[in-house]
Amino acid sequence: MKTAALLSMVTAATAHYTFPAVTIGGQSTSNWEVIRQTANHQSTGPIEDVSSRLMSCYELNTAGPWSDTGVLDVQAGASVSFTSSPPIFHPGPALAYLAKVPEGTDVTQWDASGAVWFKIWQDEPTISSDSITFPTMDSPTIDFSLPSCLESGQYLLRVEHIALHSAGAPQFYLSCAQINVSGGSGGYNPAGMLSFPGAYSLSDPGLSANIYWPVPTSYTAPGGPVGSC
Ligand SMILES: [Cu+2]
Repeated sequence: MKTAALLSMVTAATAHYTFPAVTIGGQSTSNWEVIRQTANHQSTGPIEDVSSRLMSCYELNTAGPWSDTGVLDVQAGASVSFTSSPPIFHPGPALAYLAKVPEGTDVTQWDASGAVWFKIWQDEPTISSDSITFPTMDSPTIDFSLPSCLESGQYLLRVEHIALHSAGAPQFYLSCAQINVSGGSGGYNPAGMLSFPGAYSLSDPGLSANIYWPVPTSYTAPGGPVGSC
């Protein structure tokens, strides 16, 4: 175990990843077709400053508009699979957030500033007496479903993986898909409305955790709980 941890730290510098493509309800996109191209599309490196403007969608183009990126028509409740390129290399939680585009605005023109984000999904690690294991380790995808009770309309869908291999120095890997949801029953109840940046602090237990030693007995990802239908 200690050997594996050391090895992952030694090779960490070059082993990063992006989320450039997504499959929703069986529709697969090509890279950066409906996902805003990220600033790390070549370097694949992480965001390391939780107060960075990039924490929203990590766009290469921070000013917008994002009209060169398409909008994917999807059904509420559809299964979602983001591609990790290359596969996720670091241990840590995976999370998904939505932000609903205001009436009268188009998603390709919207920067999602302010308290507009809500968490729709996160995974859970497996914890034993001598290790904590996150389900997306070495995974080529991040998989979850859209809530079935979303209101119809355009959203930004933000997928995130937080790498915790370097204690006290979390790394953020993320991207945002532009989607247009229909077929939902409505009535989704967010657990809280969040801003990116702003939702996370380095002192959050889920970000300051040392996952190697002593092995945590519990783990709570940052950003609060997931909402519900
Ligand atoms: Cu890395």
